[in-house]
Order: sequence, then structure tokens, then C-alpha cells
Amino acid sequence: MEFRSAISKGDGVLMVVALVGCIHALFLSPMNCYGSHGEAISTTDRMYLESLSLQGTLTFDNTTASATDWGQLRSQLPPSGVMHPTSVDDIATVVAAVARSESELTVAARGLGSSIWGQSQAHNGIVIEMTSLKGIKVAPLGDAASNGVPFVEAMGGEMWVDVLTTSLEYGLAPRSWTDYLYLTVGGTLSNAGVSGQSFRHGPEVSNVLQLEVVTGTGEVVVCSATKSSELFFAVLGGLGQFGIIAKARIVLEVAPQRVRWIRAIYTDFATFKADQELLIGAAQPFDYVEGFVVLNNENAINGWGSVPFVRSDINAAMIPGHAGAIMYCLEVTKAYSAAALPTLDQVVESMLAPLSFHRGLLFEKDTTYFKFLDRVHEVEMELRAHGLWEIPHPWLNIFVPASSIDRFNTLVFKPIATQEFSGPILVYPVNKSKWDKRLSVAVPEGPEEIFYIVAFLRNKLPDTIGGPSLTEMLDYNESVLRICESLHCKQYLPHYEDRNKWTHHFGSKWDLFVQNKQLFDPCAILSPGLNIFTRGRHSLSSTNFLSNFANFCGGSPK
Ligand SMILES: Cc1cc2nc3c(=O)[nH]c(=O)nc-3n(C[C@H](O)[C@H](O)[C@H](O)COP(=O)(O)OP(=O)(O)OC[C@H]3O[C@@H](n4cnc5c(N)ncnc54)[C@H](O)[C@@H]3O)c2cc1C
Ligand SMILES: *[C@@H]1O[C@H](CO)[C@@H](O)[C@H](O)[C@H]1NC(C)=O
Ligand SMILES: *[C@@H]1O[C@H](CO)[C@@H](O)[C@H](O)[C@H]1NC(C)=O
Ligand SMILES: *[C@H]1O[C@H](CO)[C@@H](O)[C@H](O)[C@H]1NC(C)=O
Repeated sequence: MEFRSAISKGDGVLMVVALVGCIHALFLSPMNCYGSHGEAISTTDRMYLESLSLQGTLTFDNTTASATDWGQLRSQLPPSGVMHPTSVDDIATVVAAVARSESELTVAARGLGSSIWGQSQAHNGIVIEMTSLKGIKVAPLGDAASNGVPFVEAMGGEMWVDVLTTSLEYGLAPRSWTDYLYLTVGGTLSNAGVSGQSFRHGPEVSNVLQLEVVTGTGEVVVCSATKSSELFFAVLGGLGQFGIIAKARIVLEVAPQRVRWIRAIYTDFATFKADQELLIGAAQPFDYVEGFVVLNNENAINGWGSVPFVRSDINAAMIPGHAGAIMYCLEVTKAYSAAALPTLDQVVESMLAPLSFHRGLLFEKDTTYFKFLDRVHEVEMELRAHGLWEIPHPWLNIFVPASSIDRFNTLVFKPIATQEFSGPILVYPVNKSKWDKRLSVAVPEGPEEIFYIVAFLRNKLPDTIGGPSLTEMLDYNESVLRICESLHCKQYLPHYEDRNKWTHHFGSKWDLFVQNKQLFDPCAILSPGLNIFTRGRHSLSSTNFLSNFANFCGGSPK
């Protein structure tokens, strides 16, 4: 029980993100089951790769460290080799060499391996550790390069927290975020990057001015919405399938100094939903809008005890008698400057006035903009101290169309009341018009403007603490996905064992996705962990699109 109190002291929505044990050490660990390096690389390939002239390092010995990820769910063979690049040329050289090799070699860019199901791994391939390539440069307004829009240019392996720190030195900051900042620029831009700012600014992928990409043939291309735009939109949300993001230019705004951070509890879903949708509406009074499911239980990890910023600010007598087993918490922020402080209470009060949360259950806190954005890291430190950070994370993220969210509440959220649910469950709406249709990322189809981001951030607790087994959790996520099928949801950070499901996942975007693969990674060497395409001449032969590239893909090493 001790860990619960440690965890519930955390401030972040993700305060309970990690609660699990050493199951992996028993049977999921890749390290004990296989050799410490991939088996597949031939002597010819190895000699060929070793002969490349690189500034960084390429190693074939003990590559296990690059085979890990946040999920800890997949027993993954270590890659054949690992590169730590120190230049974009290093990346281009290795990618071109792999594309030309005659074997089955593949390449995966790896950020911090924050994926759940081995998406950044490459058994029988080379993992490129993107974090070894550093560089963050700010072009403030007035800088010749900025052309009226201030931006930051960061290498793909830089972490968002460092992008923020550097931008703040100029009084600037990116506008759109993820809840956690120890993720890489290239890793999140390959997915989408969503958080409570997405309703207004779109996901992170909607805030990129320009990319420098190494394509699957090893070509280095600078692209934007107006220059090589096919590649630009393919790569954003492209699951690493079309190129490696070497550099990204990200829009900046004047950084807020401080935020008022507010949580308010609702007992009724319809009211909660109506208020969330009101808040992402035209007037846009708050800067950040999220929400999460709260169990009507004091001590559960997602119980109401976890809602206030100071634990003692809530007690059982405050919970309305009519509340059911499930409640909902709205989370919003309002940015302000020191000069606005005298009128802040009044302003926030009038902004909250139209909302219908339970009046006695409102909690507020003032903090700096940096500390707010970095909130999950504080939780991370506590969980690490309890050995509850590096544990299996059978997470599931879904986009649910607004027209289905009531049924989702009935079919999925309400039954949660009966379960020990070891992690936060986020639910908040975003506007689809902020997601350019040309982006690779799959969002719910149809004309509906609003969809909900739903995240089940469950953790497999150590057996000594208890809770459901990993198998039960994975069965649970399967059952949610089955319900989702009839509700026309899309999986975010997607994973499918059955390759045929990718066609359905991308829906109307699938044909373009395949066409872009042919154009930008014709040998299908990039990010094999997604299990969408198979390397080689034959994998895509049904669409016959490798014919033009056969020489390139199968060509002998020079
Ligand atoms: C604690 C935590 C909180 C999170 N919160 C959020 C959140 O609020 N919102 C959200 O949207 N996501 C969130 N995520 C998910 C996160 O966005 C993904 O895990 C994403 O993959 C970024 O992780 P990474 O940088 O470690 O990339 P990795 O997991 O290493 O890589 C992800 C994929 O991108 C590819 N890739 C990596 N780098 C590049 C590159 N430079 N160019 C091309 N492809 C590349 C990889 O091959 C792989 O397929 C969270 C994850 C964690 C662990
Ligand atoms: C291989 O690397 C891992 C992680 O860096 C390390 O823990 C392990 O001891 C190494 N194994 C060998 C055989 O060197
Ligand atoms: C989001 O969509 C709603 C419904 O169409 C609309 O009223 C609102 O103005 C949109 N908000 C933003 C930020 O575009
Ligand atoms: C859920 O778990 C099942 C295994 O039961 C797995 O096949 C599926 O891909 C998982 N989905 C996600 C999104 O984790």
C-alpha cells in the first residue's frame, strides 16, 4: 500500500503511469532467451557495413540495450547492429547501404524506445539510436530565417524537454505538446503527438514548418507543405515508414509565464462531455483541455483521492450522494503573466461560470509553464524511486468519434467500476479540422468535426502488489478494440499482429500509404517493427510496384 500514497502525491494526470513488476525478468525478457546480438547478419553484410566511412559508431556486439521498449511486452530479438550517428550523413550512408544489401537487413530509427510493441526495434536489422545526434537552434522573430514565424529547429533524436528549455531562453515555446516531454521529436512526429493543446493548435504534427528526411533509399530531402509536400505529409504520422526525421522545424509562440491549473469533478458523463465540447468551441477561453475517468473510491489508483493537488483537500463527505461508481474529472489550464495576477481569480471564475461541474469539487493550483508541461516527469521520479517505472505497460490509445463516445462510455468506461484499473484513463475531445487530411495518421473517417482521444495507460504491477495479470490486461485491450470496431474508432500508436488489419486501420488513406511506401522506401527496409510491410522484392509484389526499383533493392554492395 505504501506505493499508492507515494503515487497519489504526484501532480500529473499520468501520476500512476507505471505500476508493475518484474514479470519480464521471468519470461518476457529478450536478454535471457537469445544471444546478445542478432543472428541474421551475414559476414558479407557485416564487412560491407564495417567498411562504410562514418563519423559515428556502428557496432555489432551486444546490442541488447537497443532492443528494449516502454511496453516490455514483446520478447524481442536484439538487432544485428546499432549505430550511434553523429551526422545526418551517417544515417544516409547506413540506410543506403542497407537498401543495397542483398540480405534481409532492415533499419529502425529509435528515439527513446517509448513504444509499446517493439515499433522502434529491428531484429535482423540496424537500429539507429537517434538520441546521439544533438542540435537545437532557435530562430526568434526578427531572425532572417524566421520569415515572420519564430521556430526552433531540432535534430530528430532531441527530447521535447530540451526543445522547451532552449526555446524558453528566448521567451518562446512550441504550442502543441504531449503529456510527457522525455520523448523524442522524431518519435512523436512519426505518430502525432497529442495533449490538451491539440484542440486548438492541432497535434504536434500540425505545428511543423519543415523537415529534413533521410528516405529509405538514403537520399536526404528537405521538405515542407510546399516543397516535396508528398514526403512531408507522408512522414508526419507515418510510423517511420517513409523516412527518418533528421531535423524538424517547429513553430514557436511567446511562452506563457505561469498557468492556473484546474481540476473539477463531474458525476454525469453527458454533462462532462457537453462542457468539454463547449471548452474546445469558438471562444476558447482555456489553453489546455483534458479529462479523465475517476472511480468513486477513495484509495483506488484512479479514485477521487488522486484528483486534488493536495491530497487532504478531498474527503468522503464531499462526494455527492447521487454519484455512481464512475465519475469524470475535467482538467484545464489558463496561462497568465505576473501582471495579470491581480485580476486572475475573477477572470478564471467567469470562465468557469458556464460549466456544470460539481461545485464543491473544484481544485486549483498555480505553477510555472515549465513545471506544468513537465508534470509527468515529477511523477516519473517518484515511481522510479519505488521501482515502478520500468515495468510492463499494456497501454491502449484510441480515437473515438464524438457520435460514439456515449456508447463508449456505456460499454467501456462504466464497466471499469468493477475492475482494479492500475493506471489513468484519459478522455478529451479535439477538432479534426486541425489535422491536415494529407497527414499519414489515421483519424476517424467521415464528416464529423470532433473526436475523443481515449488513453488506457495501464501498468502491470509487481505480483507482490497485486492487481490483474498481464494476460487479463491484454485480453481487456482486445475486448475494447472489438467494441471499437462497431464504433468506427481508430487506434493511436497502433499495433496489429494480423497484418491485414493495417488496410482497415488506414481505410481511405491506405492506397496513398502504399503508394508512398513505393516512392520513399521501395525496399521496405524502414521501421520493420510495425509489421506493415516486409523487406525484399517480393513483399509488395501484389501491387507490383517494386519493378522499377528491383535493381536498386537487390543490387550488390559496391
Ligand atoms: C510516459 C509516456 C507518456 C506519453 N504521453 C504521450 C502523450 O501525451 N501524447 C502522445 O501523443 N504520445 C505520448 N506517448 C507516446 C509517444 O508519443 C510514443 O511512444 C512515441 O513513439 C515517442 O517515443 P520515442 O520518441 O521514444 O520514439 P520510439 O518509440 O523510439 O519510436 C517510435 C516510432 O517512430 C520511429 N522513429 C523514431 N525516431 C524517428 C525518427 N527520427 N524519424 C522517423 N521515425 C522515427 C521508430 O522507428 C518507431 O516506429 C507517451 C509515451 C510515454 C512512455
Ligand atoms: C550487454 O549490454 C547490456 C546492456 O547495456 C548489459 O547489461 C549486459 O551486461 C551486456 N552483456 C554482455 C555479455 O556484455
Ligand atoms: C471545433 O469544432 C466545433 C464544432 O464544429 C466548433 O464550434 C469550434 O469552433 C471548433 N474549435 C476550434 C478550436 O476550431
Ligand atoms: C492488446 O493485446 C493483444 C493481446 O491480447 C494484442 O494482440 C493487441 O495487439 C493489443 N493491442 C494493443 C493496442 O496493445
